[in-house]
Amino acid sequence: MNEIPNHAPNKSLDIVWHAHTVTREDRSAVTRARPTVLWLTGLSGCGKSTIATAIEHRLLTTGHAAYVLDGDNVRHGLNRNLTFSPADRTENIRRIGEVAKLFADAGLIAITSFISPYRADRQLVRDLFPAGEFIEIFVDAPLEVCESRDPKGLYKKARAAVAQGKGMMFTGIDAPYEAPTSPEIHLHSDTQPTAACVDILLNYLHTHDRLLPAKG
Ligand code: ADX
Repeated sequence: MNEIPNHAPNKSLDIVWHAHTVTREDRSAVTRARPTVLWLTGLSGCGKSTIATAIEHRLLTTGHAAYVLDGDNVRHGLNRNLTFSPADRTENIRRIGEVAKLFADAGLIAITSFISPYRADRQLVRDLFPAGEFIEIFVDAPLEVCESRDPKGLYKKARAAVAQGKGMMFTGIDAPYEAPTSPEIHLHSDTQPTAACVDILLNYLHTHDRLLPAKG
């Protein structure tokens, strides 16, 4: 745990870790949540962002602090210097893993919505967390379904780029997606409505003691 992956060696020398005086328990007493990451992974258009924002809303309205980190949004800011090359996707996920860790440490339910196509990258993030804090959720919808939805017109663009012999490194078309082999939760977002997916996630959080009773 807490090992720095070798693709991101620590270049800062002479740095000393400062312990906080406020404990995780102190923070959880305010946020009514235990440090947790709900890590949603799946193809573009599979419904990750819809489920992420829906569970965030449910948690907040029932008195538990939560925050969504979303691929498209984070790539407008923190990760705006990253492309969709394999190396940049790895760095994208490494950074988000670290950000999610900070959010969880702050006592939030951090909900991440990134394709995160590589198994090894997701494993590196999992290894940042103590057992039970990282919950991998496979938002599973067949490529044909995601492509027929094509909410941003990107599948169409990718198919056209491939037809012209250029390619676009688009996940599912000319870039790989490595499905989780043993996620904590497997959602079938093509057949399960968003509300049902949210109920499954909420039920998991309750049964695994990730939420404190909301203040009355
Ligand atoms: S990841 O692969 O590095 O995890 P991330 O979740 O941040 O991807 O961003 C994915 C979003 O970027 C997609 O939902 C889509 O809207 C957009 N996008 C643009 N180009 C690509 C591409 N080549 N492959 C996948 N998604 C892309």
